[in-house]
Amino acid sequence: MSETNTPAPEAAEGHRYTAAMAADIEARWQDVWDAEGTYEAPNPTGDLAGDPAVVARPKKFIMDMFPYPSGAGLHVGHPLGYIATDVFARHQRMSGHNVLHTLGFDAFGLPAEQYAVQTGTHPRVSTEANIENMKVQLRRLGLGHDKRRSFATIDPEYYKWTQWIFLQIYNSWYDADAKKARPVSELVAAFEDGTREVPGGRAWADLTAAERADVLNGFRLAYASDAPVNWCPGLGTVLANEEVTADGRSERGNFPVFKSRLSQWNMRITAYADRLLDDLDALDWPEAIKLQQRNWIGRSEGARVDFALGDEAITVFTTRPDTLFGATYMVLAPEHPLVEKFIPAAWPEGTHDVWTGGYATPAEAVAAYRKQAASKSDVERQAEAKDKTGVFTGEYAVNPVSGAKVPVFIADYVLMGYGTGAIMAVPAHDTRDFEFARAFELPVRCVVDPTDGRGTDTAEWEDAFVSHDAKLVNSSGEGISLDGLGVVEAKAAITDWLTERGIGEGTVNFRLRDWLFSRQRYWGEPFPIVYDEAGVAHPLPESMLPLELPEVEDYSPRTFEPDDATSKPETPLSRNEAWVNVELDLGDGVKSYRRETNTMPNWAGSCWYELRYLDPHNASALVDPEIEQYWMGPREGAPHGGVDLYVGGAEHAVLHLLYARFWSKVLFDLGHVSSAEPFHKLFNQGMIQAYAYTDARGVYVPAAEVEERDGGYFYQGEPVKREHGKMGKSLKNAVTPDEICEEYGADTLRLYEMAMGPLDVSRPWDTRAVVGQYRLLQRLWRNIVDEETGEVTVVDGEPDEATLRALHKAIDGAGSDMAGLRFNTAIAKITELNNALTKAGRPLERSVAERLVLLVAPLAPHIAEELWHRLGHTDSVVHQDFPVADPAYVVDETVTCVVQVKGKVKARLEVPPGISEADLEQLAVNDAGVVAALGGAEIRKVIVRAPKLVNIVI
Ligand code: ANZ
Repeated sequence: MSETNTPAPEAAEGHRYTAAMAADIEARWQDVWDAEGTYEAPNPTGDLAGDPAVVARPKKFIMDMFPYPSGAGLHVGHPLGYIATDVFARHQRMSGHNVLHTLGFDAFGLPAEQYAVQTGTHPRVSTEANIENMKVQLRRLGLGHDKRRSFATIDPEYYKWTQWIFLQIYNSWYDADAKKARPVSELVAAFEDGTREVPGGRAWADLTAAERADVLNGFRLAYASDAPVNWCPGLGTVLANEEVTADGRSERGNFPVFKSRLSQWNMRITAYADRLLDDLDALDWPEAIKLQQRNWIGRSEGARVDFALGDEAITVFTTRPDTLFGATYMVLAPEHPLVEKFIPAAWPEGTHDVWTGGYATPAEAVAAYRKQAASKSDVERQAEAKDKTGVFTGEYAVNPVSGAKVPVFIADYVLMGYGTGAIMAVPAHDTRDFEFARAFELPVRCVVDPTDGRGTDTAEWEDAFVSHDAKLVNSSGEGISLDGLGVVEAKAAITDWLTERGIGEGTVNFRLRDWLFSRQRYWGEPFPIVYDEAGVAHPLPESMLPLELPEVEDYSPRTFEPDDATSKPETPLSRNEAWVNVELDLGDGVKSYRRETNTMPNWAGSCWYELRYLDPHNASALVDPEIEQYWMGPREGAPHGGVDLYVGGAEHAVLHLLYARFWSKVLFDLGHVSSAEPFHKLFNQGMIQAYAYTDARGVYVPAAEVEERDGGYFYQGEPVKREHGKMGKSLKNAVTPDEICEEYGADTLRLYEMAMGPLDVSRPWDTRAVVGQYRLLQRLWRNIVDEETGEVTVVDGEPDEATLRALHKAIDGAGSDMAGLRFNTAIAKITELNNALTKAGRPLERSVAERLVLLVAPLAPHIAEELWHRLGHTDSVVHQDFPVADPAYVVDETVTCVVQVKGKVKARLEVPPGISEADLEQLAVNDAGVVAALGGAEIRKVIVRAPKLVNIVI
């Protein structure tokens, strides 16, 4: 867009507030703040301890979701949240709080590595350069961060503790009775002394080292498994469920993802499903995010039911045990391990043609179907609208309640990773089962009486009848009848019946899966794990941490054709034989080991960074307990503790926020921290959007060079199309904070971003509108400084009533707006005040000017600091008290109160509408007119109807 009304950033014209003046002011104060450590937050203890009086204040720990140092640098959308937390932090600091606010860098992981691969520079080199660049960009914004507390997740001093936490998790197990994590050593002791039975029933002493390792692996909260995982050949790595999109592709890069069986590290986050769900209630988070977490954890109440098949039992998970009489067939996930055990050599007599898939034997049919299913993602398999496929296994199981023989199928709409990987199919009342039954000509038995008038004869039904609010029919068998019961009572009755017979039980199932924690990438934290010659994993002792990422020449991942489902990952670290094969003494003499060559996912570093901000240089613990307790500990309104304010985008709802909560809980259980939740209050800022323009070919053209005329948009004379969306380099519409700082100054940029709208709402960027905030600052400046002489124009003396009212209303409104993160309305109120003062056209009284400056200070700290000093102060504006409104000047109007003596009006008083009865009575009896009317007579009674009437009886 062409700029028509931008002031030129030329040299300072006299003493006007111009871009050049702003640049000078801002650079000067940033240097002073750095030199004086203005934003350093003292800890209550240890070597960071500060002034005891400061430490005794109430505290506020304020955080941003920390940035990836991307190669593209920042555009104006990125700092929206950082500016907001900064304004809030400054206001809190000025309101008597001890404020901790800093910012680090989340620097491991795919984005940084992909950038490095693209540009052919080592990830460490490019990441460090990107961090430096981002620091310069951020510094320009005047963010009040305690820089001593900043770090990057790639610093060995930091990831030493990431590895240390991994070891804590590895060395613990979840005691379901105590509902908490405990050290594995306690589990081993219980196995040794027999207080807990060893799975498999053998004595602990009789097990070999490898067997013991295997048993413990089944308990550890960090464990190795070779389950089917999300393998993404296009990225050359496996991914967590949370990193796979709803259409079964990688969130990053949009490549296909396949199920592949690989040995990988996992985090047993499922052990915490209940607590992760329950503790959400006490958090001050947006409801939408809580709901996403609840759905992701996905608690389902239901039952497990055993269907006998020869000597085996197939256990299903169902949320509708009440429909058991309607189960006319079963389906197993194609990968279900029981399938091999029972498939017969030949199709039973009279097997329906559509059931066999045209194969000669069940074995052939199953093998072919499994192959087909393996090439599909879970999401594709579950897609509602698709035709149901499957194949008969050749066997029948027995419905435990009706005794009916039901055919057993495998079909891809049943997933191995959910419930038990097997279902009882109730086609009359489940949509997917209905479609499958119609396709395979299976019986459909109605057991829930339709309330929509279709009747119980299913022959003519076109879809399943799905209802949780109807009565059961056709459901009587030996020793049980559900007929006539509602769904809820029927569920309870059948669950009891199954439990009594030992063929089922009520159960809760979670959708949440364990967190896949290995990546086949270079740029991540190495695992502090080595394997001995028998392949048994050993943790490294703490003294060997950090295990540094080796410098290598070839750090690129081995990627494959995106649709090559049969490819296998190769870890970059495995190419480095000298690093991989080591001789170590782990306490039983020097032996040969092989290092784990996977790395941790990029989420690891952000799972606990809030703790390290508290005590960043502690070499003997991840955080000093006393310091953690002070900043993070449980308190009134925050029973699980956590950061006071955490601001970031809504896109992290189930990834980072769930993982960080899980690590917090483990560290809490093990006694390392007092807070069981990392982030007490979460706020999601909106996005800054921007127009983008495409030419006739659909190619983006630079937005800054597009002209608007006659209602159309033109680039180099050619018409272009305008679209609304994200801001970004690829859309050629990115505006950098640097450009805006250059043109107007950081204070203007800060004000503009905060004034654009409510913080949680997305807003379109409009460079032409920035000037509005620039003008506000110019008027503010003019109200205090003479533009010709540079002299401060304030005068001594008392302001008039109207000025005091305008001032105190602004203080009251803007103060509570800042505390409530409503920065746009705070700015509106300050603007109103400033305009009123400008309009009055008189020099400001000193007391007005000072409070105006203090009011502006959180939003535009540089100009405020400058004016504060020009007003004669020598200390920083940052640590001044935020002005307090005098309520007398805040109330809008006064009300007229009538005072009667003996029923006659003797006085009219102007009183505040909220006056108390006692105050009003005092005012009334002391009024000169009333005193005269009383003439010394004794008052018998005063009837007060605040604020309008006082009646005095004598
Ligand atoms: C019988 C039934 C009858 C079911 C009925 C539903 C309706 P949520 O709510 O998501 O927990 N199911 C169980 N395990 C499955 C798996 N591994 N793959 C695909 N589907 C599976 O859903 C639980 C229901 O989904 C279970 O209850 C089961 O079907 C199916 F009228 O059992 B139901």
